[in-house]
Amino acid sequence: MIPAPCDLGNSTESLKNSIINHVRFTLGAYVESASQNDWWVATCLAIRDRVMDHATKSRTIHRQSGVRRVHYLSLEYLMGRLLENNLRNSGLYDVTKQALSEMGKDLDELLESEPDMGLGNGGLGRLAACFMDSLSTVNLPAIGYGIHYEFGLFRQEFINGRQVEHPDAWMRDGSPWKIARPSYRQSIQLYGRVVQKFDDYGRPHYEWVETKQLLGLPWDIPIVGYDSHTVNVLRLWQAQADEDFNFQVFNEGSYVEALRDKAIAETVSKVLYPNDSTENGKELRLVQQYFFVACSLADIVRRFKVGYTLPWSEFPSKAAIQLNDTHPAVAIPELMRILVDLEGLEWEEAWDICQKTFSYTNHTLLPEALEMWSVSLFERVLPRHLQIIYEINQRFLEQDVEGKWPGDNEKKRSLSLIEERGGRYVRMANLSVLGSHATNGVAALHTRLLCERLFADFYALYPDRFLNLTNGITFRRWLDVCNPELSALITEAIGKDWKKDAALLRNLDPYADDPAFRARYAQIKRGHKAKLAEVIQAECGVTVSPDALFDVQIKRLHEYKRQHLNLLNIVTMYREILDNPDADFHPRVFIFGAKAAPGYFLAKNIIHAINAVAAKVNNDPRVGDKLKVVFLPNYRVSLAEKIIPAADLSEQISTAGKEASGTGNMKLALNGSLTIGTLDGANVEIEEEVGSENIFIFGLTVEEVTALKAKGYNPWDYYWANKKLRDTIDWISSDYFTGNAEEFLPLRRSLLDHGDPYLCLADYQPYVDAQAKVDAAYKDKDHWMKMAILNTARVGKFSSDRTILEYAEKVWHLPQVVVND
Ligand code: TH1
Repeated sequence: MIPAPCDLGNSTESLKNSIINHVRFTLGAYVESASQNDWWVATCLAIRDRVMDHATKSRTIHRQSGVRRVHYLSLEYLMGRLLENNLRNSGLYDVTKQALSEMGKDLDELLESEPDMGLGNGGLGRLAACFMDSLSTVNLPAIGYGIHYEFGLFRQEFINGRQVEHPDAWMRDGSPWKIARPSYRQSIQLYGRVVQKFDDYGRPHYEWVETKQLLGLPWDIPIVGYDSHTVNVLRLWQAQADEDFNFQVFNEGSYVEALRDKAIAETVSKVLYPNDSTENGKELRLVQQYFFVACSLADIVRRFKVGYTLPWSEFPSKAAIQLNDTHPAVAIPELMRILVDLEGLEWEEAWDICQKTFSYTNHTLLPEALEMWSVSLFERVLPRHLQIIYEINQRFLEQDVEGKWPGDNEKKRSLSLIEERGGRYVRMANLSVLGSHATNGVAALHTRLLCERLFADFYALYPDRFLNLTNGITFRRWLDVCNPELSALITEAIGKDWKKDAALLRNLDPYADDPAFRARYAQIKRGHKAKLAEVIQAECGVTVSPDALFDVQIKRLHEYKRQHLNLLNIVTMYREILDNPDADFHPRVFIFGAKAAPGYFLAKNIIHAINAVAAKVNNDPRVGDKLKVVFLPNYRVSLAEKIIPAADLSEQISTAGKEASGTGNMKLALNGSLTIGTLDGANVEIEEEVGSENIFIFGLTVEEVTALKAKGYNPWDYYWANKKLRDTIDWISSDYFTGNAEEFLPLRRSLLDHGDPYLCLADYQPYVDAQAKVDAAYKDKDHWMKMAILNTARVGKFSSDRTILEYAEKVWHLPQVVVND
């Protein structure tokens, strides 16, 4: 007889029992001598036990009710740490802290020992993680699909100011959150060739033969929403060699040879590619994309087939599939292959199903980030998929494009799925738009530019397929978890419902004028600054005062994000302090966090330049406390959680038109950091929300950038016209900072000889002026706090719950399904 499932209980006593049982029975350790890692694993498992029932229940309810589910396909999930988030979201934080403390263990220490799950590069991967949190919180049936990378984004170290990369073995000591699901393993094909065959009526069909096999083992991570019993899963695929892999060789005694092939198969999910917003066209990357897409689609199709026997025409009513950028776009020809080659559907019906199923989010306009695969590579790895893409293309050009613009070959060239100039390439962005019923941008400005520029011709053909869905962030991690003091103050003032309905934060507005509230808000900020000062001391060996203005730029290192514009201003300030020691200038700490792609030479030169300037400034007795510059190494989610609550000023200074949205801008504003920024990405909407009097906007607009470039931009004009700018650049490219005048020549050349592609020089003076306004504003502490509070109060729009509900309503047409306890 199977006994009824027992309730684990949420009392301190039952938590203690669970944790101790895991220490003893799961880890085989003595309570007296268990290591810190043992305690952390045992605590995670005790929480996981309490969550898994809800995961099973959610899955069952979603299946039984037969509702549509969304499948989020993303090559990146930047999850960060999971324990504290899961504790706060499930309401078990206090009781767990108590249970541990009664056993002589400090929860905070355990939380600090958790390695980040860094399976992403930056904003795109973190967005996927925030979306998973929101999907569970607002009770939407969802599954996230991705890759179980053995190594996440590299760990960054600075040696003599230069970036050095190390592998990130995030699960070396085990990862208690993931559960293997061997019964859902999938087998997929790659390489090989296509043969045409004919049925009894002489109709052709295609078989993909002589392929290599690869297995995908799924690992599930439960996603705990805030105050909700919906627990969705994130399913990550690990590549394995086929069981019978090279058995022949094995029998002949070539044991080592056989295992070499196994090792090659396993490289597919070894490591995350460390490029953010740039493509490098490597074969392994295409294999990674197809591997996880094929496993995920097979899993979705499996689920469609069990339980009910519906006609294929019902597939879209059960499954929505969201493509997170073009990285999973090969899902479109893969679903066509399944439907036409394997299931025997007619092309038209299969195509209709595809378009109804898929939707696509574009995250960038940068040409170097637009994925294009060389036709020859694509043909070798995925020969049948290339044929399908050709067929899609031919029908599209002959029917839709010819129908709208008869005889217009220029339009056909621009819309084609194949780029023909300078070699032949498959254009994954065009494929994504064509294979989907909806394409969205990630901020209002970005979507406008998508329709006007990148996809102008597609927009003319199918205007109804385009829409804007402005990004968001989860306020649980980015306020409740990272800033529990502010979270508590807000809750005390306006109640706790803001955690589920962020629009309610507006109720804080009147508190901006309440001196007592302001004082407490200021005190919380001061507390976080003092804590960050300790981190800076430990990591950089630099002493900073929590009374200085903390000026923060944290994001991937990229020319378009213009960390070097920030540097120009810092060096200008440094000169000014030396020239004018008595100037009334509020002390400032410039704080950077950024990883550069390992092959991005100029980005690495910029990191080195910032570190070199930091070393001089921080040790110059003439500067004293007025100016400090610190570059915190190894920027990652858990470090962001320490920096963001401590920031006073948020640097969002990309060249207008280049940053699709940005999401760090939202996290910083939420935590009461004022933005200094250009009218780019979501900054535009942040200004609309917080009011132009509570933000420092400067610089060229998108239209001005376009006009300047059209007229012919010459950075030398700005160099010669502005002595301060000239002195600044010349100083950086002197031997002053490193003893070697050649060191930052690449940076100087990019700004001058190579035409300053991101217009740093054009925006230099407006930026310096805006920084002077910041300095003046900060002197009125009380008013500054008022502005900070108004930022917190007015950014409710940027909750990812709002974003996700918009996707559910406008793109996925999903119902909310409440899971009861
Ligand atoms: C980022 C965008 O640069 C950023 O503006 C946006 O807020 C974020 O996505 C979320 O929408 C992108 N990250 C990547 C990463 C790769 C390729 C393209 C982009 S765009 C690998």
